[in-house]
Amino acid sequence: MTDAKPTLTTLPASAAIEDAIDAVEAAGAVIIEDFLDPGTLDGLWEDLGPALAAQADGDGRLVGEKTRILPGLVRRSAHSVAVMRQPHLLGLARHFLQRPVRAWLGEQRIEFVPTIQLGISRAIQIQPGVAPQGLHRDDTAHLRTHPGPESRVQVMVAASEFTARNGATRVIPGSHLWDDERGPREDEAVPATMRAGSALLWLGSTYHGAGANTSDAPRTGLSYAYDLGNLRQEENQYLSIPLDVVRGYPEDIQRLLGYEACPPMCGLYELADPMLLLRDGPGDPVAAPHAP
Ligand SMILES: O=C(O)CCC(=O)C(=O)O
Ligand SMILES: [Fe+2]
Repeated sequence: MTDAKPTLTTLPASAAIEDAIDAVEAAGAVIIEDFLDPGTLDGLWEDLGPALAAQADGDGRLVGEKTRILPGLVRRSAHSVAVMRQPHLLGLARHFLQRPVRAWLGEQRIEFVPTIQLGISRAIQIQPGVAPQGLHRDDTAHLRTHPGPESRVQVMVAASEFTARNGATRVIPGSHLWDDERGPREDEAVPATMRAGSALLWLGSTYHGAGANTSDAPRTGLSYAYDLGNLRQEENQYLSIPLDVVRGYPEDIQRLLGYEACPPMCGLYELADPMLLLRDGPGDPVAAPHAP
């Protein structure tokens, strides 16, 4: 054992998933270079750029003032599929979240493996002059306590270059191992500097926050998160993405959007797998008359 401080590692896109897992086990985060190919990033900009330009600046509630947030990326861009399927992101999410949970049913010991689901999808654009965001854990959304099982694996794709000057997300390496008594300090955070197309991947328990933008151009990131399937989605995908848009996506994406029950019984539709709704059409129980 050494006392060496964990550091934020940068891996090439060709890196094995296991190497990304090792880096995240140690530091709570990892940077993957060239996470998206240039064509996909161009496509995302094409689909999201105009809406982002038209979006009002934030009011400081979610992130810093003058930080522009555009939610609903899966509705707005089918290129979200490439992000959602990116092997390091999915591999990390499955590794950290899909841990078997054991329960008793009478004398039987049963094991359940939770599903994962998309919890947020948003573009975050930090305008010049924005102050640093307070360091925080994103699993606070689910009021998680620490130590405890991980509930979120998140990605921030650099849609523009991320530098220490323009507000690159800052991370405290190793902070995923802290309990809830230890607070984050600014001097412990390191910026996730990366070129456009690369991405920061981190756990819901890792302290992080947007940096200050002291440059003269906006910094734009695209953030998607996978959460445990038994938790409520921070961004309600069922309302955010109309059913006909969901139906246009492949089945693996539909499941990752939450149209899959989490064992043993969260998210049922008519007491069955919600995929039935997508496959067999509405059969809308809400419209069914069961009230006098
Ligand atoms: O924009 C960033 O760099 C980080 C934003 C963030 O952490 C958040 O919105 O929770
Ligand atoms: Fe955050």
